[in-house]
Amino acid sequence: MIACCLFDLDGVIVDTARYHYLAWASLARELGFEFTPAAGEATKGVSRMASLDIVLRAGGMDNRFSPAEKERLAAEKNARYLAYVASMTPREVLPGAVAFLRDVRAHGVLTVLGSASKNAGTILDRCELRPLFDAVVDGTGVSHPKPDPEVFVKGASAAGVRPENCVVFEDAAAGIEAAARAGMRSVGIGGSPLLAGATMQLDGFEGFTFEMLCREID
Ligand code: B16
Ligand code: MG
Repeated sequence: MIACCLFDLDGVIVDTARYHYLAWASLARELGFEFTPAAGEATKGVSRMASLDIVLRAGGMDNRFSPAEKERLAAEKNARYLAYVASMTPREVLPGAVAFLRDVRAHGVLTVLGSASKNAGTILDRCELRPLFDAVVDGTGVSHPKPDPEVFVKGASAAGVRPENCVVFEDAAAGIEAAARAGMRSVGIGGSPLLAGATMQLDGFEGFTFEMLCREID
C-alpha cells in the first residue's frame, strides 16, 4: 500500500539542477578551472558545502581554502544561483509534475517535499507549488544531508506514514540511497545509470499516473 509520496525538488519537480551547475561552473571558472557537466552530476542532491568540496576537488584545490573562505565561496555560489531562481516561473515546473502531484492527491495519498536545498521555500513560492504539498522538509530543517535518510524519515513522520508505505521520487544517487536507508521504495527520475539502485526508473512524469505507479511497484 502506498500512503505517501515524497518528492525531491531539484531535478524532479523543477529543473534547477542546471542552475546549480551553471552557478558552480562560473565560480570554478573564476578560480581558474573548468567544472564539467559530468563532474557536476556528483553535486546533485548533495548539500551546498559538500558540493563545494566536490567542485574544489575537481579543480585540485581541496586544501587551498580556510573554512571562512569556503563559507564565502559557498555564499557567492548561492548568490549566483539565486539570481537564476529569482526569475523562475511556474512554466519551469518539469512536464507532467503538477498533473502527477494532483493525481496522487486525488487518490487520498499524501505528498511531501524532501529536498536538501535551503532555497526550496523560495522555489516553491516562485513556481506556485506550495498548495500541492501536505508537508515540506528541506535543507533548513535537516542536519544530515543525503545519503543520510534524515530528510525522508522526517518527511514520513510529518505525514504520519510508516516508511514501508512511502515512495521517494529522486534524480540523484544520494537520494536513492537515502530512500533505501529510510526503508522506502524509490523511483529514479531522469534515466541516469547512477540510479540503478531505485525500485523503478522513469524518464519523467509526462503521461505517468498514480495507477501506473501502483501497478509497477505496489
Ligand atoms: P542549496 P534537492 C539539492 O536539492 C540539489 O540537488 C543540490 O545540487 C544542492 O547542492 C542542494 O540541494 C543544496 O541546495 O544550495 O539551494 O541549499 O535535489 O535535494 O532538491
Ligand atoms: Mg534532486
